[in-house]
Amino acid sequence: MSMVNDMGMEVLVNSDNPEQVLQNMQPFMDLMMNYECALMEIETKLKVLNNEFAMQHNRNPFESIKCRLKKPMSIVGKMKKKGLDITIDNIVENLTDIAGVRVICSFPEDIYAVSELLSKQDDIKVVQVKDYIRNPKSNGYRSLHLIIEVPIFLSKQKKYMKVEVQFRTIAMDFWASLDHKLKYKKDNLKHPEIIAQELKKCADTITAMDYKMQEIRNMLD
Ligand code: 0O2
Repeated sequence: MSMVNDMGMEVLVNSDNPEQVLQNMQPFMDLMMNYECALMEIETKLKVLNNEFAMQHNRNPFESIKCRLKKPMSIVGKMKKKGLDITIDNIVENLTDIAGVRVICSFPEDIYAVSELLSKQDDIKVVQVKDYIRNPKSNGYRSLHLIIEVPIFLSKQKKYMKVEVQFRTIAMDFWASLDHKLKYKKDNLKHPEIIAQELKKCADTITAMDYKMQEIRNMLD
């Protein structure tokens, strides 16, 4: 294993076990700590919006907020898939979902209301928006994905960190968790295409239900 690159940054080259090396590498651990701080910032921002929304509208827009840091094994896997050297710089530049937040909302309209409130905050930079609700994936996947940069304030510096925020309804989340299982079990199934077709039908049913529930909620309001 060699750990020096020409920019003076630590880099992993030709390691037999890059995952283990990454875990023990101080700069990598610092980086993960920074992403963890970014997650805390976003979680707090979302909780503040949730509380304010609850005061104004007498209900919570979120069902739950889940935060996760990508595991070293998944980081290595994704970097390899992209054909990139596993360096700190490459990781920061090319992976946008090391810090991930999943916001589960009751209704589709809440997704757009809350994501807009978050995006408009003046310390947030929106890097990318993927709207898989208005433009669902062909398998039926629906979610609103934002890649945002949020500042974290360390003792000696302020750093902007990328966080992927996925907004979806309870129904979309239920669907995605089953679809996720299909992704990993596909190779061991006799007829994965039939399951995929059935899942697609469920996605359409769920969407119709989400918007019907939204309509009823609006009538109640
Ligand atoms: P995991 O295990 O959930 O973390 P990129 O991340 O930009 O390199 P991509 O595919 O262009 O790759 O990004 P995209 O479309 O924004 O998807 C990122 C994440 O959204 C995925 O992360 C999933 O969490 C979720 N996602 C996207 N498409 C689907 C889908 O069809 N079904 C399900 N269940 N989830 C989906 P990972 O890293 O792929 O997986």
